[in-house]
Amino acid sequence: MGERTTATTAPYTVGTAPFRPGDEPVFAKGFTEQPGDLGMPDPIKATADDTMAHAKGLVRVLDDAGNASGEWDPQLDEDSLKLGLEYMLRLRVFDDRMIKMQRTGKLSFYMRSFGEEAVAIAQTMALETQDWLFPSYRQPGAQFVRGRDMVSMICHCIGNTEDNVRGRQMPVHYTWKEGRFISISSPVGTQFSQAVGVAMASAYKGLDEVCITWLGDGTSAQGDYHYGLNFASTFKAPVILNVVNNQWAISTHKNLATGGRTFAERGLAYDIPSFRVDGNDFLALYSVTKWARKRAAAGLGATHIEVYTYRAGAHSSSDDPSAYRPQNEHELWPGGDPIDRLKQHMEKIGIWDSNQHDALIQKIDDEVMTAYKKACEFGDLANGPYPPASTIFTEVYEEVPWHIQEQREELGK
Ligand SMILES: Cc1ncc(C[n+]2csc(CCOP(=O)(O)OP(=O)(O)O)c2C)c(N)n1
Ligand SMILES: [Mg+2]
Repeated sequence: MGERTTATTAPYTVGTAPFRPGDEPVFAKGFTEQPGDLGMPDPIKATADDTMAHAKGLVRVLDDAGNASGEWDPQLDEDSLKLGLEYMLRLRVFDDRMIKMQRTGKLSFYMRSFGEEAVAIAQTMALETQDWLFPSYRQPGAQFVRGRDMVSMICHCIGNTEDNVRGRQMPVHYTWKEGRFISISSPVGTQFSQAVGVAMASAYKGLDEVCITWLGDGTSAQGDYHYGLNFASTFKAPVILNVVNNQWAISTHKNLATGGRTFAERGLAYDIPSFRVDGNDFLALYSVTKWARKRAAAGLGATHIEVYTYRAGAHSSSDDPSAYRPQNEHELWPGGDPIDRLKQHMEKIGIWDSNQHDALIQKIDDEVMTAYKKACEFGDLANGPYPPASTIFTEVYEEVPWHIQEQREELGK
């Protein structure tokens, strides 16, 4: 999987998608990399050089049959495994209901995390509650881990009177101060610079507060990604920098976002320990993130992680992937499904079964529907009530600039 994706001799070619609509996707049956292939370097003593094999290879804990092994096995107890599975199911069921709401005109826009549920959930579970989250739109699941109320999330997506950002953001561009979940920016990638800056401040103040941030394979072409890496490296910022390589940036394949090396390997040039991790393997993600946090908290700076996964759903409710990739590509992708893989493992060690699984899905679905109804009591998309027009002007500037004040007066709000 660490293969180069472009030719290195003339005639030069640029990367492209391996399969297009009408093609039958042919992937290997599973990953060639196996759990146990890569050891765990000491998080305190390791240098970037000690992670070269990890940046090229793939850190895994779960094999294709659901067995956990190797030095990276975090040995999570039964309650943590069940909690992790429940958070992932909550996100999937929530997403499924919300996309149906969008399709029936009850939300204006939506983005699912389908196939990537393990990412923010395992990684946030591996952190401490005082740590700061700088997500992209594909990590809403972190809020479930931090305990955000679902009604509040739906009120935001509707943009009603209880929306905590008063309709100033697009749906799914959550912000949640209490959970240290920083506002999602529509211009992709800006969160990298923000996370590194806050991490530098936290180190300067001597606080035990680590920052984590995520951006996508496509977004790693933005300058913010490289500024972030450079500052994190230079100032030894306590930050965990993730590139979620889900193979696609809307319709652009990841082969067109890098010259050929893995995304993880780029971190080595900045002298930052770098790992490529199986992003559908809950245990591997948890473990690598714990490693990175330990290192950051010890004052040793950043870790760079490529989360290797697959965007199983559409980019957003405005996208139709059948226009640019085979419809069944996600089913054949060798990394499998993160929820199925953790479930399979839990069944294998005798702490879970299909009946419990189905009952939990039903329970969560009832919870989502109850939350949706409750949220609509504060206004629905068709009829409101909505936040007052005056909120265009409030809660953004501490001191309102004169030209904004003038506009407000003109509007009479
Ligand atoms: C600066 C900027 N350029 C372009 C866009 C439009 N846009 C939004 S998401 C996206 C693709 C991002 O893909 P990737 O980084 O791989 O993240 P993924 O959606 O796969 O999680 C683009 C081009 C934007 N929001 N901001
Ligand atoms: Mg992507």
